[in-house]
Amino acid sequence: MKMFDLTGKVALVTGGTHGIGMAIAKALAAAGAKICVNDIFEDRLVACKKVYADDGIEVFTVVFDVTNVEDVNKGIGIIEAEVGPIDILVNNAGIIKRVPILDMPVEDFRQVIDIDLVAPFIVSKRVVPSMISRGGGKIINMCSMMSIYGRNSVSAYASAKGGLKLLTANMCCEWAKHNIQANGIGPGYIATSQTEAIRVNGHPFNNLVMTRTPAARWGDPEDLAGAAVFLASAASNYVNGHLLFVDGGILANFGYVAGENELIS
Ligand code: NAP
Ligand code: GCO
Repeated sequence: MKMFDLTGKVALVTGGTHGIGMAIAKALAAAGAKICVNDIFEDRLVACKKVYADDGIEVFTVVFDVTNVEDVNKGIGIIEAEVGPIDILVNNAGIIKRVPILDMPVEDFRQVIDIDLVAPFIVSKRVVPSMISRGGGKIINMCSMMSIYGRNSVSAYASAKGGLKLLTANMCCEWAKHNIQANGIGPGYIATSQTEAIRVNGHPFNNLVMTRTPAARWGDPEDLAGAAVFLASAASNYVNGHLLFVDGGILANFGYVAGENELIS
């Protein structure tokens, strides 16, 4: 199992103060990596240190806005100086705005694109030269089912995540020769603050997820841990430009999941 060992590696998880980012960071730490997390708010970083420490994980935190080039350059510089060059980059930070196109102000559309698509470009562009000089690295872009599907009210998010799927493919094409593997993870519906609004019992969306997902449950952030360790480790050295869905089977299911005892003949 040495191929999954991340001992001696430095990982940066953007937006790793809670949710999916934190679960992935904890998994990478359990595999031996030294963890750096960023957030846009200092207080979130202070608070998350304690949560990680409760699991025996000492994280290095750095505050920067992933959409701001100067901020990113400074933040990555601090990590490189204080911890070391980054071997594993998880572009996890992201937001969603659920607003129909005709009602969505262009500034809101731009903000989602900036954080969910432009930021992975900015952060990767800053981190990759060091990976190249050191003979390789791993990039994991947090994509989505909305990288391949639309649905009403998430035009900005789907446009960003669709773009991120193809940005990941282009990273593969440009950087594979440097032994850099860039892949995406496509979570299904995961119980985090991003989905809080659509997860309440009785909400039509909650019913949809529960009936459409063969696993018949929302995913937990920890469900993504194995995929993250795989894509961060030598186990995936010949996997590149790939989008790995971790979705409880929902994408394999065209429609309704019949109950065990339903007449389905
Ligand atoms: P979350 O709980 O809202 O976490 C998002 C993280 O990104 C937060 O830590 C947030 O910090 C940070 N962030 C937002 N804007 C930032 C910026 N400009 N600079 C730095 N950090 C920023 O969401 P999540 O559910 O864990 O999602 C994590 C990733 O997975 C996102 O890319 C999301 O699109 C993707 N995803 C989620 C699901 C799902 O069902 N939950 C499914 C597929 C994909 P603050 O909280 O301080 O703003
Ligand atoms: C939504 C959900 C989805 C999930 C995820 C699915 O409003 O449809 O928030 O976007 O978060 O991206 O993969």
